[in-house]
Amino acid sequence: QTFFKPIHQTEPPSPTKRHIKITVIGTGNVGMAIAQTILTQDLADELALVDAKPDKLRGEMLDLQHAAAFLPRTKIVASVDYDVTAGSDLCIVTAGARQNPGESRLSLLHRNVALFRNIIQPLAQHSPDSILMIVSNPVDILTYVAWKISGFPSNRVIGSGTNLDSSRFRFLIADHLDVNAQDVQAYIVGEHGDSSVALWSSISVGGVPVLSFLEKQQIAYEKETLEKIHKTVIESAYEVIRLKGYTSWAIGYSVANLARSVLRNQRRIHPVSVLAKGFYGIDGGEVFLSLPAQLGRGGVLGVTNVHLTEEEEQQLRDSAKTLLEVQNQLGL
Ligand code: 6V0
Repeated sequence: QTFFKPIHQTEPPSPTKRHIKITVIGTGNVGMAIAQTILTQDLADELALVDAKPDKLRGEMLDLQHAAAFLPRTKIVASVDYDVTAGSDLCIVTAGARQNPGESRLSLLHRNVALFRNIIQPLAQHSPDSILMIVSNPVDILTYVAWKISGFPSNRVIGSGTNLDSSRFRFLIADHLDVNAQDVQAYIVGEHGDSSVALWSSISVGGVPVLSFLEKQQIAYEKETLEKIHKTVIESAYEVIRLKGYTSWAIGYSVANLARSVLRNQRRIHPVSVLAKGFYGIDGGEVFLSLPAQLGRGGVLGVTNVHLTEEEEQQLRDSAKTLLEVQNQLGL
């Protein structure tokens, strides 16, 4: 006895119909912003949530389920047990320990590495063919840690990296020029955060290269404005955290955008954290940092060969060196 009386014998679902499953680990501010953007954008048939706090987790699951009448249909499941993540296509990790007062960044990192052992191993076991997307900070080093622990090929381990920094950059340039941010092509690459590298030479608006346009018009002072914009990008996260305590909406959209490129095989180019060895003269060791990478169903499909100035390449190599020094202290 079924609820609906069928009007004719329906065909069973075709075996080629793909059921898309996304897992989000960590249902804090960032994990939930990602989860809700994924739901509103209809990116998954099933969404699995995992957190260490069972009450918070169940509360968040129920709250999302109660919106079912207004959303595309997505099955939402949640558990502290990783069984619930089995068969995921994409696993997004936002869980992280917070810095204790007076604690060094390195000590925080050691705690996060321990935490990642408990997260990445069961995730990889339950979804051996999935793509891992790391959001927890310090994102570049934790993406390397996830790659090492999972044993996945490097094309299936991606850090959200400077995708968010780049969208802040595009917003500020668009705001300054009074154009639509979607028409602004501008990349920030390198380490997510303080030492990120703005690629000035490749900025264009509606196909017009901005720097050479300004030079032709001899608007030299604009370069200072652009430098100021990059500084504002770097300070953005600190400012939002100072004002509201955490960042959530922009990182939610940023990660959902990456999820779409991967799961819908969009082959779009995003600045994300990838294994950078061998690119742009980075050859000191295995290090993850953000480069303009093409994303599709197989994960990272390739790295774009954009023109970098000597100074930009040097900045990238310096970031790589700093990251490697920290990685070497982790004993992985
Ligand atoms: P939060 O609100 O403290 O959420 C973290 C969640 O992780 C909490 O719900 C915890 O219960 C949970 N958690 C802790 N340990 C475990 C575990 N072992 N297993 C499962 N869940 C666990 O932090 P918030 O959501 O604000 O930030 C999460 C992470 O994202 C932090 O590391 C941020 O620094 C990082 N961000 C990264 C950004 C990027 O661009 N890469 C941007 C914003 C934040």
